[in-house]
Amino acid sequence: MALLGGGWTAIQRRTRGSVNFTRTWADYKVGFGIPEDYWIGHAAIHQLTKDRPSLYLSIKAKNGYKRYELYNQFSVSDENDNYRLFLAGPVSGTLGDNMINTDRVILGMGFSTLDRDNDNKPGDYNCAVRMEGGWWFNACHRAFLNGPWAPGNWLEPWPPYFWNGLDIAETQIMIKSR
Ligand SMILES: [Ca+2]
Repeated sequence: MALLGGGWTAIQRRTRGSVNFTRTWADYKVGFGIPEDYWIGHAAIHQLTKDRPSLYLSIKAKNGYKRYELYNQFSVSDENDNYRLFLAGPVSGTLGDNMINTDRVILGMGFSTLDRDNDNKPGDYNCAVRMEGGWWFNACHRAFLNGPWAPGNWLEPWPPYFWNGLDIAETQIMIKSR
């Protein structure tokens, strides 16, 4: 990766939309996909983030314009703690901070999947079921990169720039030790 000095590891990548991201806890734990479309898995992410690396998320539109957001520190706790999300600034980028400084903060949230509801929506409402993908949901989100690829109904990947998945060509989530 020639980006920002290189040395980045992609923990999520979507470039073809050929892989289903609407999956179970077990799948998100061990990872799934192909080199063009994958989730590396929380078991790996937990190990890779023990030193709180930097986090880079990007969305490339179909017109070729790529937006990104960069968080200085990122980690994911272990399975017993539901792969809880830790983030810290400084934060910079062109997508906007939709994960910490927002009304649906996902900093500190556990991960939710079709079969695990760790969000802040009460009762039986599982954001992962409603949004059709695993993520650190609050009630529910302002940033969500694991939704169903078009023509699926990917709800609000990253407002105000991406209200649905129709305009998305690629996504990436990468980490690099600080
Ligand atoms: Ca819930």
